[in-house]
Amino acid sequence: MNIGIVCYPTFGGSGVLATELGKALADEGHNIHFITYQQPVRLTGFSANIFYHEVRVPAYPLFDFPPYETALASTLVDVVKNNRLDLLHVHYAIPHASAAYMAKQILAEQGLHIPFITTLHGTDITLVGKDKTYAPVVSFSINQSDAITAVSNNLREETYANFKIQKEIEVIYNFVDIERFNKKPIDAFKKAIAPDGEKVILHASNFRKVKRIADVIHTYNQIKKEIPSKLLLVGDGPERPMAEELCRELGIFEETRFVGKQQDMEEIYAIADLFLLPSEYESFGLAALEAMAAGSPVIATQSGGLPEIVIQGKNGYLSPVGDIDSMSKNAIKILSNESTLKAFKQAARAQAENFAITNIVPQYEAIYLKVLGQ
Ligand code: GMT
Repeated sequence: MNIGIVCYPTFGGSGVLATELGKALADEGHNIHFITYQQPVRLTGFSANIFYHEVRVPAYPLFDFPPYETALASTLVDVVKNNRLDLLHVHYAIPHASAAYMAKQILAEQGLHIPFITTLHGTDITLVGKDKTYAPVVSFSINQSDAITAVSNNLREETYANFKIQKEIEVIYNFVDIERFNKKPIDAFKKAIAPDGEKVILHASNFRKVKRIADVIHTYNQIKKEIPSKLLLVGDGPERPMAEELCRELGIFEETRFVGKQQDMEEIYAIADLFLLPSEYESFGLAALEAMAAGSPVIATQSGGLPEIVIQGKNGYLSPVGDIDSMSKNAIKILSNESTLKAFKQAARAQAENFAITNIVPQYEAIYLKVLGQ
């Protein structure tokens, strides 16, 4: 199939998932056309059947806000026509679903039928999408999609609860390349972070409010009183200055390492003993799944889709949002006994295997065939 993928090209989970999906589909022999405003961060290396089309948004003095959605819809029309695409798969509803709808209508006038599939990822529904500034367009364009998928049962329910959706939303979970994340730790890297064999506690995110970075730091502050450990923070975003300041205030800046955005996440996950994800909401928690694939138990919140991957007392623990005491007690419970830690690590890895790329990608291919009437 000739497939167009629209996504955010940045470090966010939806862009990562869309890029990994495109790469996996290309490995299956499909031609994949990424259409976005920048080369997706996980799209590295050359592949004969992967193409990248940049959406250009010309500047004009009249525009305080350059019309990206219009530029995207026009680029979609061009790419679909010139590359004979069979379908479009858009990730994150805003503004990708409405741009795809617009492109579909323009192409219909020219006698071309292009179905589009919308994958809902999380904040496009729970945070941004339901804001009334966007809601009517989000609701309309989801309903106009030829197929709709959500990354967890929780997100599917949230979508039905917040919008009048007349169509079936299919759940297709996030996935992980379990081979890629099954790396041996690099000794020199582990030593650089934890020179005296301390445990490594990891958090990776886009440092937005929804991630509750202050809870990561307070939880670690309690863990370190019982367990010799270091905190490794990966990613960047609006909450980072606050997080650094909080570490200084608590006197733990020396024990924490902020390493910013990173490409080779598998090397980082490999040195971690525990992953912290105390989010306010997480539709799925792709970072937690990647950490599990590398054998890290997860301490997270009972929010969104996290209970669909973290099994209480087996591969991690779930606590109420903001309950730092509970999260730190659970972390200490896992880390203070080597055989407990080993059992949690094995269970984490086993759970990740249920979400292996090879199990999930065929579910998307089945949807593509369905919208194409095959
Ligand atoms: O985590 C973010 O805020 C980024 C966001 C995105 O859309 O890029 O991630 C969402 O999509 C991921 C991939 O499906 C999910 O694993 C994340 O849980 C979800 N984030 C939230 O729901 C907050």
